[in-house]
Amino acid sequence: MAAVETLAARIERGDRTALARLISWAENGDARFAAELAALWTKVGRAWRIGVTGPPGAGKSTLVNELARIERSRERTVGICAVDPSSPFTGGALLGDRIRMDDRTMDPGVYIRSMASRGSHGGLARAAASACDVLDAFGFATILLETVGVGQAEYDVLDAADTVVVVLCPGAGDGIQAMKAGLLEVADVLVVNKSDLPGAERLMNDLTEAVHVRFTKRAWHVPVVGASAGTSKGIEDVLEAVAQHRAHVEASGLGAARTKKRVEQVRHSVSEQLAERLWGPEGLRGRVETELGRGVSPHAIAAALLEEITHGLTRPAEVRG
Ligand SMILES: Nc1nc2c(ncn2[C@@H]2O[C@H](COP(=O)(O)OP(=O)(O)O)[C@@H](O)[C@H]2O)c(=O)[nH]1
Ligand SMILES: [Mg+2]
Repeated sequence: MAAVETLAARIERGDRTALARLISWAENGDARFAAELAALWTKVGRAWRIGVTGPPGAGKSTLVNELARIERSRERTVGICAVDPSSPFTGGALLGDRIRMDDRTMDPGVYIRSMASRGSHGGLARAAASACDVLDAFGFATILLETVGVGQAEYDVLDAADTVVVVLCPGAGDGIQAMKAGLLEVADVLVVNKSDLPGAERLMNDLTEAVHVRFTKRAWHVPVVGASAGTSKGIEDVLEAVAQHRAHVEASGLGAARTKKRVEQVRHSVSEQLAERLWGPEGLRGRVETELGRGVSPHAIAAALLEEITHGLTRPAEVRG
């Protein structure tokens, strides 16, 4: 009897059911995920990953749909991962997104996946990064990762992106709010969407000035691009700005840029899983309580625990040295 084909093998053959299943494993924190991704790892790294973030209602989903449409017209395949921090997978808010994205779903060159946030913050970033890795391994040329720019959990998601597009639109205090929320800091490209509405030009000027004042020392000059996703205007300009950012990143060392983000990914993943293991049901709480009961100080207990936990880490260095 032939062995059951692994999801990784099926994904290499272009099996979309396997693709969907493996992303679910990533989303659910299934222990089988790691081995499948490891088997696909040499195929990861060919896609360009565009993170699209911004306040709710700015037009991210509309823009993602438009970006996908243009990429398809250029015969580039597109994988879309939409992260929603609040709605369950089948919830109302996401359903709206899915309906609007529907004209893309009949095209085999496009794959759309919505993900709901589950569990801890780190879990969301890890699942999104994993989903991007799987879409990348599957062979999509462009990956669009939509996430609401509302807090640290969503910003961590952006570690999976090569280029971060921040979408803003005219409206009461939007530019200022974006600055407060730190959205400008995460942007590689700033898009003022809804340029068909009044106030767009003003917002573009404000942002251009803000970028000019804040980021004087940066090697990459963050462009401010006007667009109207709702009326399909300026989308090529957004893609052109992304292409320029890509050229800049590649010229200054793509490998190093991605490694830096991968280190962050490992760091978050280790911290999160370590905390779970140490302080979860099987963890050390009881032992700490016992030692406190014996009159040992918290500092001394912490020092002893750290010593024990990191003991294994120092050994390889000693061997090498
Ligand atoms: N006037 C105008 N409305 C737009 C434009 N782009 C999107 N919208 C509308 O803005 C609303 C929010 O869009 P959506 O893409 O769901 O925003 P998201 O929450 O950032 O994903 C929807 O009603 C869109 O139809 C645009 O360029 N101009
Ligand atoms: Mg959306």
